[in-house]
Amino acid sequence: MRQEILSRLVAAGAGGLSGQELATWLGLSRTAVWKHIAALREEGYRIEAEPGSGYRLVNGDDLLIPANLERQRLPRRFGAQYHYHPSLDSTNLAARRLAMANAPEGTVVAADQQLAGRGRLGRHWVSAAGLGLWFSVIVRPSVPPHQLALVTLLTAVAAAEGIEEVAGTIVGIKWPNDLVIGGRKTAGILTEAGTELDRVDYIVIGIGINILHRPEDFPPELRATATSLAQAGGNVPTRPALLAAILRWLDHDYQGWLGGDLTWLERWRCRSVTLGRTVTVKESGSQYRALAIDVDSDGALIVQTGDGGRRRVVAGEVSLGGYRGDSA
Ligand code: BTX
Repeated sequence: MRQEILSRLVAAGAGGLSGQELATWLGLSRTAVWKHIAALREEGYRIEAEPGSGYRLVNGDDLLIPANLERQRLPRRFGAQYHYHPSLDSTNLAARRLAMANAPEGTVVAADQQLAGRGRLGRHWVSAAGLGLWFSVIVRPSVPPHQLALVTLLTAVAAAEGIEEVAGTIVGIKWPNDLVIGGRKTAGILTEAGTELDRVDYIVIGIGINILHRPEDFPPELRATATSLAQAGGNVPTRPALLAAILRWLDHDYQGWLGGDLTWLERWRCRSVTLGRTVTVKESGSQYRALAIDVDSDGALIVQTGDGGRRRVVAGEVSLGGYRGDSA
């Protein structure tokens, strides 16, 4: 019922709706409407009430409710099944639960805020209410597990292109999973897979994008390394418009990849802020400096060490520059 009230308020726009109109449409008493409005405010929605004119939802177009996504241009498969939650532990965890219950490829889970947003290697992803786009997509490619890293790279290209399409901001990619603007992290990608022996059962692709954050909206320890689309100075898109743009690019590149097309990998190379740079690689307890020279067709980073030898980095931590920590 609350989703229905939200949809009606979004459709009404700046004009708003009276309590009586809502009550009649929804077959409720005005007191029941008032209670639902109070509960929605508790959940964080800004609903203004003016005597005589009724209820008006502030920034309604930015809400990730299904009615707003349906108004966007969506690809055929990605987003056809859409689950929205005002608050979740993590959209990746919710999508994994759905994937294990046989949710189809292209299912999307989005949340206004995540209470336990996940990064790689058990790290935390800060996902405050209303400030960013936090969502996950389920895919089920029939590929061997060693190609999983490619999905992260493919997603990074699609997300960068979706952001550029609607925000007009140039986005770089730091291997394997960070999107950066001006050297600062704007978005992160976490791909998690359910595998069986030598085949992939499902992959959950999680994408988190900082959109509206001012510097003070980040915890102090992230202020020097994180940024948002608003801080970067481009257009600030609504979240449904950004989500739809990324789903279109993802669908396009993913279908291409399944058909054997790897041209998107060239677009990854063009956007890379890692290739051609000296990097510090941390893997299996050791740390060394090397020159990042390419990615291979499994998504591994190819680096050249000081003695001229080449190594494939599959799951290591790579930071730009010398031994100054994971700063870029
Ligand atoms: P990562 O391990 O590469 O990055 C995590 C690190 O990034 C943290 O340790 C912290 O230093 C920094 N960080 C945390 N939050 C932010 C932020 N909002 N902006 C910039 N830097 C930050 C990156 O992991 C993968 C993130 C994926 C997030 C999505 S959101 C939807 C989906 N659900 C979920 O739980 N995770 C994914």
